[in-house]
Amino acid sequence: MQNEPMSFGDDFLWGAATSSYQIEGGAYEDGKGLSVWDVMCERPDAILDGNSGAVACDHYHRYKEDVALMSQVGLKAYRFSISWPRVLPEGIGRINPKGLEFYDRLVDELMGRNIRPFVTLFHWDYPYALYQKGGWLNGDSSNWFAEYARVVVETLSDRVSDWMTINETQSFIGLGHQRGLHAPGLKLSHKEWLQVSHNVLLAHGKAVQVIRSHAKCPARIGYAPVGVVKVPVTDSPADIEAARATMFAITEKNCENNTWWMDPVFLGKYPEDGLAVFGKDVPQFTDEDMRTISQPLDDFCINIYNGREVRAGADGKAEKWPRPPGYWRTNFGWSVVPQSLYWGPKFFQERYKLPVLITENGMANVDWKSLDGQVHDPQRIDFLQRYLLELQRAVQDGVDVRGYFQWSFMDNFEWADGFTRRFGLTHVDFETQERTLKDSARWYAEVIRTNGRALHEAQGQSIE
Ligand code: IFM
Repeated sequence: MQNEPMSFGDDFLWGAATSSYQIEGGAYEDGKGLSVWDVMCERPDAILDGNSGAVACDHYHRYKEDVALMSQVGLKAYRFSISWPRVLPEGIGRINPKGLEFYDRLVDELMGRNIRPFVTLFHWDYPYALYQKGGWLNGDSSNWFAEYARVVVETLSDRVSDWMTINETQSFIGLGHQRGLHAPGLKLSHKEWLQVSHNVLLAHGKAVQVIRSHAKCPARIGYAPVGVVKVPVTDSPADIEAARATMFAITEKNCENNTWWMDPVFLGKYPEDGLAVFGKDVPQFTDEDMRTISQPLDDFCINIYNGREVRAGADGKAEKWPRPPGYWRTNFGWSVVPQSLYWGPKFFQERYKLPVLITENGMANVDWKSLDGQVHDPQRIDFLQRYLLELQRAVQDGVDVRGYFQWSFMDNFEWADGFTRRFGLTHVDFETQERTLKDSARWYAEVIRTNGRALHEAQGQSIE
C-alpha cells in the first residue's frame, strides 16, 4: 500500500489576498482623501487601458457579497489592505470615522464567517497630501506611517491579530520611485530612491513597535517583500549552491534583490555586497536606525510568483540556465516556475529562520464567461496545482510553512495594466459588477476542504 503523502499541518492557513486600491472603489466617497494612485490614473497614458481604480470591484459597497463568496470557497484566512487616505484623508492628523468604520464592518463580517483577517497596513495607495510634502523622501515619513498604524491598530486590534506592515517594498519603490511606471510616477536618482528605501524600512520598524505596544490582543507581525527566487537546474550540490548564492547576492544598482530589503529587517544590517554596489549613494544611517528596523517579527511573509533557473557554470561560477524557446509564461509574460515555491521557502527559512507564510502567489490568465455561464480557467488550476505541490514538497522536507494566500481572490485593477490582467479566483464583470466563481475557485475549495489532498488528483486520476 502506498503511503499517503504528508499533508499540510492541521492549522494550515488556506487563504487569498487582495489590496484596497485594487478592489475597493469608492475612491471619492465618505470623506476618503486622495491617494497617489487616484492622481496617477489621471495622467494620460499612465494606465494601459485608460482606466482607474475609482470603482474597481466596488468592494467598498459589496464587501458582504464578497465575504460570502470567500466563505463559499472555504477560505480560512483573507489578506486585505487598508487604504491609508480613507482612514486619514491628509495622511496624518484628522481621522475619517467613516473610513475606519468600513474596515470595522469588514473585519466583523469576516469573523462572522470564521475567516481570519490578515491586515496589511500599506499596499501602495499612499496619501497624496503626504506626497505633496515630499512623500517617502521626507525625513518624517516613518513617523507619519507610525501615526497611521496606531490609528488602525487602536480600532481593529481587539479582533485582528495578524498584521503585515508593508507590501512589496521592491515593487512600489522600483516601479513607483525609480522607474516612474507606478504611482507616484517618480524617476529618482539612486541616491534618492535609496533614501526612500531607508525611510520605508524605518517606517516598517516603527509600525511594528506601534503594533506591539498598542495591540489589544497578542499580535503576529510580518512584512511582505517580493521573493526574488533562484532555482537550481538540477539537484546537484553545485547547482543548489549556485542558486542559493545568487538568490542572496546584490550585483546591480536596482531594487530587484532580496537582501537589501530583508537583511536589515531580519538580521539588523545592510548586506556588505549591497553597500559596495550602491557605494556613495547609500544613505547615512545610525545603529539606532538599524535597531528600529530590525524589530522581532513572527512570520516570514513572502510573495512568490516565479523564479529564475541557475546552474554552476564550467568555471564553477553561477550562471543563468538558457531557457528554451517558447518557455511557458502567463498572460502577464511572467515565467511559470513552480519549483520557486520549493526553493524560495527553503532558502528563505535557512537564512531568516522564521515560519513562512506565502502571502501572494497566482497568475494572470485570459478568462471570460463561456456560453455555459461558467468561467473555465484550466491553466490557473494547473498553475496552482504545480506550485502547491512544490510547496508541499517543501513542507515534507521540513520547511515550516504555515499558510498560503492565493493572489487574488477576485479579478481587480492591476495597477498600470488596468483591467487587462485577470488574477482572480472570482471573475468580475467590471461593467455589471457580477461575480462568478471560476473553475479554479471550486478546485481551490476542494484543496482547502481536503487540506491539500486534492492536489494529488488530476481530472479524477491520482498523479502519485
Ligand atoms: O497585483 C499585484 C499586487 O498588488 C502585488 N503583487 C503582485 C500582484 C500581481 O502583479
